Amino acid sequence: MNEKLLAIANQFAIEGNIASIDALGEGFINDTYIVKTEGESPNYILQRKNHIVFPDVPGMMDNILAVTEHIKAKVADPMRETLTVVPTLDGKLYVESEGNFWAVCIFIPDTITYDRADKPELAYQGGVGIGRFQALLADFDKPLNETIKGFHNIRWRFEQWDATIAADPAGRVKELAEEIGWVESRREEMLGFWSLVENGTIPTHVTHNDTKISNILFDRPTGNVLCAIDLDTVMSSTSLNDFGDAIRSYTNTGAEDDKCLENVEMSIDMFRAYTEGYLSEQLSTMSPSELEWLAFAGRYITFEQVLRFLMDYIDGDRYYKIAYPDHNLVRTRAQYKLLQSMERQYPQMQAIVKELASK
Ligand code: GN1
Ligand code: MG
Repeated sequence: MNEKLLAIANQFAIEGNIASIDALGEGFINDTYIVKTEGESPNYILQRKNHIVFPDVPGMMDNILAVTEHIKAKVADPMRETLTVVPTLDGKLYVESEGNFWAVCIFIPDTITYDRADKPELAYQGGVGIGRFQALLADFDKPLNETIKGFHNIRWRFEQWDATIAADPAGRVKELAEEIGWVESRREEMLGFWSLVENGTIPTHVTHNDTKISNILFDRPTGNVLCAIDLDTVMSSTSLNDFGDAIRSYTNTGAEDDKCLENVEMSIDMFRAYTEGYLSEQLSTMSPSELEWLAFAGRYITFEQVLRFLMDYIDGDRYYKIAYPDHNLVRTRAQYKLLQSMERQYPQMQAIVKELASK
């Protein structure tokens, strides 16, 4: 066993003796490990939180604790229907070691996650998951820390974008005229949408902010949705972003980084299924402006992802983990193909929202 990891894990209030610590999954941002214990004690998830992406890990952990405690007070099975944060032996929510921040939560057994939705029932369940998450938190009224500045704020993203293009640190701008044009041609439209959030036409709530399918836990015995995990980006924003990010993920017929663009389209069946699940939990708490812009949110977040992947490529690949040199460019192109597919099918998306909302 890795002695350094063991020393870190042992600083948390873990039950039982640690039997093994192994790497788990492949997040783009954090490093995740599963900590198995001997006998009947629970197992745990240990994460090294990416301190460059999350400059305020203590603030992030305070957010996660507040939100999970709020949910626990309301659900039938508080140990399975949300994450359980494990403090350190001296009562902190994280360990700081050699400039890195570590946190632990309880591993929820008999669960399953998916990388993509291969059938509408799964998209429906995913929609129920995020709809329920937001409905449970609709009356949450404590302020949350803004742990990543302007995370889904396209005005701020464009500020970063302009600065990155001006600096051109990797000398890549000259090869990217076409791709940069994809972003620029949509600047006004995207800023126009965001100004509705800024002027309060679209309200803000507690949001998850990273609602792709792999961040939903399903109950293995029943197949039902259990809870939203990866709460690192829980902050206050518009709930439309959570809907939009999920649509970006669930409706894609290809992979997020598909090299074969023919694979990538938005499946309107998946859109319908996700939207139906989401509205079954959320409709009663939504404002007319949120309903009006719901379908557009898919385009907004997919656009943002095009911008962020391309910006990271221009920046010399410093934010997202990459598996090969032009990975961020491949991601950009695949997400752009998805965006175009959404733009083409936008009238149908709007009609579906209207139909389901009037049921
Ligand atoms: C990152 O690390 P992960 O997989 O949870 C990113 C999301 C992106 C996503 C793209 C904090 O999420 O915003 O949508 O990659 N998270 C952060 O797959 O930037
Ligand atoms: Mg995440």
